[in-house]
Amino acid sequence: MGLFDKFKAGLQKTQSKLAHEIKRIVTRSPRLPAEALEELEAALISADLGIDMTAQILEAVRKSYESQGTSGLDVFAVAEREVEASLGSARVELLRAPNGPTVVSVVGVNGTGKTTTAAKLAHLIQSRGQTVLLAACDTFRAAAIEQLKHWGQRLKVDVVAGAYGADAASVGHDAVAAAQARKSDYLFVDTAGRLHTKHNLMQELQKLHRVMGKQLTGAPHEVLLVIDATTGMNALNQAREFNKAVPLSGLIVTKLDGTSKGGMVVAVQRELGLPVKFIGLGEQPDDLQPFDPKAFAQALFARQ
Ligand SMILES: Nc1nc2c(ncn2[C@@H]2O[C@H](COP(=O)(O)OP(=O)(O)O)[C@@H](O)[C@H]2O)c(=O)[nH]1
Ligand SMILES: [Mg+2]
Repeated sequence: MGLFDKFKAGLQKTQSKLAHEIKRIVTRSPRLPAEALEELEAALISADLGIDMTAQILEAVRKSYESQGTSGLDVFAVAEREVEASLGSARVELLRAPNGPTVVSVVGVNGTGKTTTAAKLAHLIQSRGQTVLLAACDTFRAAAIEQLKHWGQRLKVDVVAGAYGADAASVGHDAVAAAQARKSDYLFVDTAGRLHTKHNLMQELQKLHRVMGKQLTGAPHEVLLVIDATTGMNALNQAREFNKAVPLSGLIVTKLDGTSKGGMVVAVQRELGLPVKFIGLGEQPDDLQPFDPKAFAQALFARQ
């Protein structure tokens, strides 16, 4: 399956709803009177594209109608072009440390998909022919350690874990040391879910990062916040608060397959000025995809 088809399949709920609405509005009112534009606005907002992006698309549609009339107006093409321009066309790749292992910390609130995403990232790196290690730094829940070990067995990736209740920072330290000793290309660190409002848990995350940085200068090289697309704009607050405590290098938006509000990817990237590096389009290892702005915009506004 090509990239566009993968994105389109994963975004199916958002795409089919948008396509249905846009076709209905344009077919009924091809001259796009004010009421039709309001309906278009409502459709874009309900896909969680955000107020600014929606306003920008409407303005471009209006201009296009003024210059070309109904015959030349293609709402799908205009919307796709505006979204792509907003996202910026360049892919933002996972960093690679100049030497030694690249350490990537995976953070976020409970249930967003951190553990699954850490495993999927390991799978992606392996499929590129590079070596990888996982660290089970969610020591709060015994089940979390088991879950990551289970993924490790399935993907044949080694997992550095401590005992349930152990200090996450000491597991992190050992995992970085192991990655150095083995000369692994990447280490993905699964962390405990924490509410962005809980100060002490945020301090614990800072400690984990500090300890890893002492073992290996520059670590963690990436801090990726995992946000769940089905929680909509609430993810914006999470991102702002996490970013204050541990500077984030990028976002991963998961569960896009489970929502008709996939436009939130555009809204969060616009509002936060942080790149979306990967998107989760399902539960299988292959369902984590490097974010591609062009393919995303095309898939979001595919006609059918
Ligand atoms: N449909 C779908 N489910 C996902 C995706 N990413 C994660 N999940 C599911 O979300 C649930 C919580 O994931 P988990 O990794 O345990 O979240 P954590 O608490 O943040 O570590 C699991 O059932 C995952 O299979 C995704 O992109 N799509
Ligand atoms: Mg977890």
